[in-house]
Amino acid sequence: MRVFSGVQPTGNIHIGNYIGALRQFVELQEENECVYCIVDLHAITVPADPALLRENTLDVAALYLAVGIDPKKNIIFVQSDVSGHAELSWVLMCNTYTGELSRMTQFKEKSRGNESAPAGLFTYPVLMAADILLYDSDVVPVGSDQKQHIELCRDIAIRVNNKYGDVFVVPEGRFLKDGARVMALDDPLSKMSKSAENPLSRISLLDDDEKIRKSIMRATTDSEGSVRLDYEKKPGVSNLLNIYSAFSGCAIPEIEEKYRGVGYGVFKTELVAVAVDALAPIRKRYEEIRHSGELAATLRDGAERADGIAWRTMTRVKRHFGLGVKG
Ligand code: ATP
Ligand code: LTN
Repeated sequence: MRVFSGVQPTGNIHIGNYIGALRQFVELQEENECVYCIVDLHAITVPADPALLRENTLDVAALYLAVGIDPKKNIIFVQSDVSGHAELSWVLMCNTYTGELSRMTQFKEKSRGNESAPAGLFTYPVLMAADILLYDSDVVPVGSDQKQHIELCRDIAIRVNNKYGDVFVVPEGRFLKDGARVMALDDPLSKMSKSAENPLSRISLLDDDEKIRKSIMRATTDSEGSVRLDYEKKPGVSNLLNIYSAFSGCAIPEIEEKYRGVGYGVFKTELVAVAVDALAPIRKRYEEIRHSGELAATLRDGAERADGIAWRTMTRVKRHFGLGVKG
């Protein structure tokens, strides 16, 4: 199976990205051929400082390696280093309805009806579909917030196949269920986000131990005082339970049992230890790789291998669509 996924280089990669996406990337590499991309073209759908964008791109690449993705077994590369993404995106845009794009909740949230929202924010899901279809991907591991985009990608692929013959592999999303959606620590009703103003709302993968401690100890809970899962009535505690479970590997009922009758203080303090233990090795490996020649060489090699696959797909697409005469 070919697996494809991407993360935007918008800074502050947090434990939601890790639990919802990166951790699946690592698991999937055991039995599949994986292509993991840093989607910098997606990052310019909102204003981005050029120097910072490049730094963030290298940060995400280093984090891919630091969480355990093996660049020899997989392809790791930067989206804009392979021109096929933008090229295929145009072809797909001509096979996507404006009505479909208007229904995308992410666009509605990010544009909030603003007339001067960039057109790229509107067509963002089409670029995402191009990323996936360019590599004949079978499986796309993502957080559950991306369901609607994956559905659109499948609809476009099926539509093109019906019209032009067998052009694309129709991909499947792979969504993590329990705890796939990590919520903000200060507001458990919204998802943990890179862009939220309050840094204590998230734990970034590169946060030091003190910041991790502060974010968890100040996390919103409730006044009941019992550690148990109840998304409706106890969204804050449920979110912390999910984080605890993801980092420790313990099942939720086991954790509930362990903290029966003790207050949130003890539970939170031990969650800090669990999170620090899980994140410290990632941070250490990141520091070793981030400014190394190994990182630059990995991305160069990844782009070359990705471009080889992309070129073959674009040749097939052009043949089916009657585009180009050069051959
Ligand atoms: P944000 O809204 O935080 O700025 P994003 O959704 O734009 O983030 P990406 O970098 O594109 O972030 O996301 C990378 C991956 O992480 C995606 O698969 C996405 O579904 C997943 N993800 C993002 N936030 C969360 C979260 N809070 N919980 C679980 N998964 C998440
Ligand atoms: N839109 C995704 C990031 C993304 C992606 C992709 C994920 C861009 N292209 C292709 C999977 C496959 C997000 O998480 N916000």
